[in-house]
Amino acid sequence: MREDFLWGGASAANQYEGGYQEGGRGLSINDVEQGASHGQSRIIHDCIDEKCYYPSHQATDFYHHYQEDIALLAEMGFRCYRMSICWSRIYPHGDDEIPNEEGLQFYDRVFDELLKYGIEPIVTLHHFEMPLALVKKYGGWRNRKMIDLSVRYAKTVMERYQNKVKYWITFNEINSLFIAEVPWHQAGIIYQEGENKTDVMFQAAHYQLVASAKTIIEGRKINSQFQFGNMILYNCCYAMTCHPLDQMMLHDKLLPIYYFSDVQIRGKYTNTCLSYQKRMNAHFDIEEGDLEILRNGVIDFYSFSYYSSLVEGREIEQSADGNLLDGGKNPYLETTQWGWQIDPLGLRISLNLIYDRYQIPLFVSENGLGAVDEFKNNTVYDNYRIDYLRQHIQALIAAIEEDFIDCFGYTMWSPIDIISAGTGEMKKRYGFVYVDYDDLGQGSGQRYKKQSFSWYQKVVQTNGKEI
Ligand code: BGP
Repeated sequence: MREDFLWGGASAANQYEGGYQEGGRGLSINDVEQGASHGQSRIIHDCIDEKCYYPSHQATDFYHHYQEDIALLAEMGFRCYRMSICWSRIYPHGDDEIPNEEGLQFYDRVFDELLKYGIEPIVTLHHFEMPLALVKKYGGWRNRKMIDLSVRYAKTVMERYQNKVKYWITFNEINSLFIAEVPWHQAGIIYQEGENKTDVMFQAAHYQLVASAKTIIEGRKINSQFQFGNMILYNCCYAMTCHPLDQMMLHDKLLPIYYFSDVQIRGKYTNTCLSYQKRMNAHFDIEEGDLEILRNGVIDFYSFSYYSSLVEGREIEQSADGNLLDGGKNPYLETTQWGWQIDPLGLRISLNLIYDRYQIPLFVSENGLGAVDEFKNNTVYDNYRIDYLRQHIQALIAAIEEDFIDCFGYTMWSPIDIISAGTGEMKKRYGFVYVDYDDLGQGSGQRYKKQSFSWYQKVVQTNGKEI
């Protein structure tokens, strides 16, 4: 393993930060979304109903605990930390004349705290979040206006933090726009009755791709040392059988995954993209100048989330859950308590497939186990989490050392417990650190190290040798 390998963890503001009314922050789309249980969908409200509980309001209160939490990351030896900026902390309504200084100062303090310990911040500009006002006023990413507004926000933070942040990720899991039944997190969109969902989806995807490229073009003018990455939800996929039709279905399943990264790396809608547009019978507008922006705003590294794998084929008997995507059940794999299939080798396979296709540096920006933890003796005996992460990290190391994949970092999801994106639950925990809150936000908010804390500390200290 390279000595400068970036070991760390990842989180997102809307699931972690809380402090939803503090420091001049505006409402974000997550603030009107209720939690749900496994198998149910989260309910999105039009505005805040005082009688309801909204997980993002408090989340796990990074806003007030950032110093303590970052000290814990430093104790584990983190070399990097992936986090997101909440857009409505910077521009409370998205289209305000001037940015909110208090919001900017908050992230100044966070970055300073990270840098104090030598932890490299990796910043996601859009992680399932946007000002709610932009949905009300413009209809979210249905509207072309979002390109300029989002680039303005990106420029503001890139200028402000140009000496503190080098790595930027434009959109989290950008391809999940094609997967989510309701792309609320991804684009602030709820499909209307009778509208052509496919066209809306492809149009929003085009706007986000242009916004991503434009952000990169502007960012490079601010600091030529910036490194830009995309972020793809990657579910490794297997064909059910060697029947050519199953193989073709597998090929088709991968089209929407490659759709975004092809544009972000090749700088154009490739044959893969055109083929997917055709299969979906998609129509959307491309304005003059858009293609040139796409050509000039390509990324430096490919980042992706990896949690599970799926099976595709004509006769899938049982379906399995996954990170947004569902597919067939794989009889050879165990599942998590939330039904996500556990497949460490799939990570090695994915790293190979992605690297073979693109040949640019890779970064594993999310990987982890969501589980119900039993809090006992002020800790959690989470051997299951250690097992999951150990096997995945071993697969990653094998890909780097034996398959010669150029991967420069790994950020597990998510070092301190946070609320789940899918359900808003607290009990689906991923962390090395237990946070004393329940599904309704009750509890002291106190932090406790789980057994996995010292395990990961050793992994980082020994650069993956002791695992
Ligand atoms: C990814 C998201 C994260 C995260 C993770 C786990 O899709 O980028 O925000 O939450 O999945 O999903 P969940 O929280 O639903 O368990």
